[in-house]
Amino acid sequence: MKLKFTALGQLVLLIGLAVPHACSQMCVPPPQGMISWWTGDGTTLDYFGLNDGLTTSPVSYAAGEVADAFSFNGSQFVQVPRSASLEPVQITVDAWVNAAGSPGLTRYIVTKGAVDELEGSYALYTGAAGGLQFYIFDGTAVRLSPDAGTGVWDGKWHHVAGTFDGTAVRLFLDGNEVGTGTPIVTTIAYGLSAGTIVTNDLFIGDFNPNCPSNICPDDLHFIGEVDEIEIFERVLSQKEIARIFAAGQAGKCLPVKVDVDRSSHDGRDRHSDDSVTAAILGSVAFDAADIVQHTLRLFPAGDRHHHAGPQSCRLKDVNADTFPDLVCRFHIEEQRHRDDDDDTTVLVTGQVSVTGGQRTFFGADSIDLESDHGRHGDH
Ligand SMILES: [Ca+2]
Ligand SMILES: [Ca+2]
Repeated sequence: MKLKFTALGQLVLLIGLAVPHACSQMCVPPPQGMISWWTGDGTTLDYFGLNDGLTTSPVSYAAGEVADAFSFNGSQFVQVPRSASLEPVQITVDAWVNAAGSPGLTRYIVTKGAVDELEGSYALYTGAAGGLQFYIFDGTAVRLSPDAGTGVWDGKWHHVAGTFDGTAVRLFLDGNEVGTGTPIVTTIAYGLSAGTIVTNDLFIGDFNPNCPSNICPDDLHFIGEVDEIEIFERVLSQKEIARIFAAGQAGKCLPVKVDVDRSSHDGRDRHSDDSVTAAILGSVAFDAADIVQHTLRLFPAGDRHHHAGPQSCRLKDVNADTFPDLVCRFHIEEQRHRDDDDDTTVLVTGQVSVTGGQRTFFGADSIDLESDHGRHGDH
């Protein structure tokens, strides 16, 4: 079982309120429209969606831009089974990449599908000159973005994003557009079938790895590191892309699911000693046991001054999905309770240890924080 974040739009809005954009070293909320997010934090799991890489994928990890990254030495790749969710009409593909020297010609960072040695439906690769390009295939021809050039392979991390909106193929490097896009009114061809060795799986770090050398003689492996690969079902704006770049090592905030409940001390002075209990739900991709408890904070949306730390926490599987959840009690001072009857959105944030570092997570839940005065028996 995996968590789905169907209310992400609301969550993003709330995080936007909670996280000042002035500081570039804070995590940024994941942009809306995300389909999949492979963090490379020691796992091939898709943090956001349902497109997990196969556990049999031959892959290594190394220090990345945000915690760990996939590290490809020339024989490794991540394979993600075909899914309709990875076949949007408009698209953004983004990642952090790092290699000391050009990995070679037509080396693939990511490709959706593969026909022999010819083309995928969309791909980020080094292109015919060993630089960095995005393309889409429309069934007739490969439609290439402008080329970022071989200078990008300088042993430092660079952020790349490729987009296609139905009218132009664009490339962004470190938050800025390369050139002005390649105009072409067409549609991406999915369900590739014409060819000898054809796949519609998605690959990170290679192209058509199961194609034998008599049909695919060239080495199309990427050599270097790839981090935080994401697919969106829409075209991100230059501003949104620049925001991901500016966040740098802080990366994007991990969305988590939380369940916040009103509760009070048992029988003790309910009017002045209120508390809430927050369950931060674990999932296959989020281990609640790895939460750094002293970093936890709970606060009503918009209230930047009274972030409560946890009074006590314990691990318990509160929703019986076999994944442990972290259940913590937080005090909420009564004078800050709202006077109206509207539900208040409560944010929970903190750090979680992942392979290669720590990341910030955010979750939100709606709760009635109204004072208990005259409301005995409601709960
Ligand atoms: Ca990472
Ligand atoms: Ca659970």
